Amino acid sequence: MKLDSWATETYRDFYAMSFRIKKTLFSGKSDFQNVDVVETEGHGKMLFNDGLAMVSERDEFVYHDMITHVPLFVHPNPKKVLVIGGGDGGTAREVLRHSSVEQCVMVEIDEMVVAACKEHIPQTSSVFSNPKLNLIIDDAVKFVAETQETFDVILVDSTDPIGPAQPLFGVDFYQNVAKCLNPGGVVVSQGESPFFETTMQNKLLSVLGEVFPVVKIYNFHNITYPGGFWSFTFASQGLHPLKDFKEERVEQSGLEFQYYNAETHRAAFALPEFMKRNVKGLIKEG
Ligand code: AG3
Repeated sequence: MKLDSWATETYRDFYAMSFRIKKTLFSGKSDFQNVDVVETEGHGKMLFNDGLAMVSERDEFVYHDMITHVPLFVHPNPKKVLVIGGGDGGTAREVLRHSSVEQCVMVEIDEMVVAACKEHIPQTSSVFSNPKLNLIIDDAVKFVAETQETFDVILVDSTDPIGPAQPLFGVDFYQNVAKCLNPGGVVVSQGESPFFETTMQNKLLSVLGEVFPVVKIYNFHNITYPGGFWSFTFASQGLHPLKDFKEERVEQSGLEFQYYNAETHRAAFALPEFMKRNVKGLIKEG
């Protein structure tokens, strides 16, 4: 990534998104990736991993609302939640707003991401002082293979399937994820762009389909990832994201959101025709 006056994410050599930089706050190279935190003119502070935009203060609420509240309002009583990746803290922050959640375990491979966000992006990282959060710096692939702990909901908040996140898109990983779920568990994963990553999305959906009886995909809009239209996958051992969604629970929770509500929850699962065609045969209604 060029760190002059613009921070530019170049996507597959045919598309680029640029953010005007006010100030570079942190630039480092960890054992896993380049980590940059910049202050931008239009998007607030931003985190880039290997030149890929991960978080902007301006719209992180969209991603973090949708990765978290969709599964946490479908599961009837989520007490223990595992976040894989998510080193900026935004996902764990939203998880711990749910009063049923007693513990959130977060397994992030890259300590540098956590440290850079702790220092520069408190909007997401303030959660690291929450006593209900157990942060483990480790390889999540190894963690899910070895742990005896089980969870009600698992959120895979990963970067793109290149570099350190690559194994997080494979069947071995999801077999272990399933092993770590309590009966009735739900897993939601970062699902990439429906425009640019059709092959990848289909691979992820088919991997999930080998392991889970319910497999769905849902979308959200943002102003930070290439194309602005992005997906999450939803997989479970039985719970259906719409049929088992008791929408009165949203209001009863007393929580306020910036993107999520019962309507955006339902609407997110409405797929445009091109996506319906692409994912044909890979969606499982249970
Ligand atoms: N996770 C990364 C989403 C994918 C972004 N991809 C890209 N810019 N090419 C975001 C982490 C938020 N907690």
